[in-house]
Amino acid sequence: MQRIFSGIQPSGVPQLGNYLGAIRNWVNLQDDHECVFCLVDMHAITVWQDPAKLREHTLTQAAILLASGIDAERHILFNQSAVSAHARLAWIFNCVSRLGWLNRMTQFKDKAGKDRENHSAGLYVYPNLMAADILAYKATRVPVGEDQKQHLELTNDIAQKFNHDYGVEFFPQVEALIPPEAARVMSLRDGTKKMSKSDPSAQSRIELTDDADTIALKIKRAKTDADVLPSDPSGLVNRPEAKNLVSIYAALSGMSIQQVLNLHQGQGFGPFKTALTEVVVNEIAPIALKTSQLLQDEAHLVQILHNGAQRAQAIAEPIVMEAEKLVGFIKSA
Ligand code: AQP
Repeated sequence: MQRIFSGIQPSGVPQLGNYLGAIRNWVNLQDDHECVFCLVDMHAITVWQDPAKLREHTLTQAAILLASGIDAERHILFNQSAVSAHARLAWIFNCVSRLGWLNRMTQFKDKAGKDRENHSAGLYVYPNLMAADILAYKATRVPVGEDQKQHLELTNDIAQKFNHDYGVEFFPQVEALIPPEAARVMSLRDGTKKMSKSDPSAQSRIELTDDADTIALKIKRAKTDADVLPSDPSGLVNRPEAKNLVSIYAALSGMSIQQVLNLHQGQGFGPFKTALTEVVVNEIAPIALKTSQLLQDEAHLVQILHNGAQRAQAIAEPIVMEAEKLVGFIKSA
């Protein structure tokens, strides 16, 4: 059975893009993979997080993952900072990875914007930590949204360079598993920007804890154009907002874009948004309800994460210890 590593940052409440690009895929992969699911709190602090909020978001995310169908008994669910192997391997990878590689990372450019000098060094080396997350488990498959594809290519570059530098075939190459529909869900306020849990505007995203009324209002206010829905996908070119809403409908209903258009062609966005709201609410409302129930018992969630961390540690520790020995570090065991 192949091992999967997947991470999500507790930098806010997960949004529909996290769900369609990652979480839903994780749930489906559980049957035929050995899965390690990680709340990457060390990644989250690469941009400022209020400590109380970070704790709250970590627990909310654990609850959301469980509510979405992640099975923490069969698989592993934990928070990254609880397993020190991630930080130790990340340091080695900081020394393997090249500045030229990091300079090409578009996520850093997007997040840092024009104000590069004022961002943390952690944000810059974020992809090295991500490589460590995956390779500390020698995971071979990583389900991600399309936005993370470049980081996985870097992970492979790091693995190859480590193997080459130390003359061993130690780390495997990893494969990105990117879902076909809605691999990239865009902001409801701007169809050219990806939906993000840390976007300052809560109206730009559907959060997985939103109730039916909130979802309806956000979709009603979503930016659109004045045209009707076309009869085939070519009519969505240069219409990013329309394309985004149709893609979300397709991903949630299990239809292709063409099938959605067959059903709704010629419609204005008023009726289409009503139909879309129903599809979103059907999927998200039960998750939101279950999440709020799970959050009633915080101690239980903490215990699940603690158990997960112990199991994660048991896999990662020997692998990272071996990597440290290959580097020449003296290890007592
Ligand atoms: N808009 C999106 N469409 C499809 N997939 C997405 N993912 C994130 N946004 C979208 C996927 O969700 C997984 C977890 O992401 P993350 O939390 O580790 O980091 P992120 O990609 O930076 O997500 P956010 O929501 O944009 O977080 P912030 O605002 O904190 O930066 C990944 O597999 C990602 O591909």
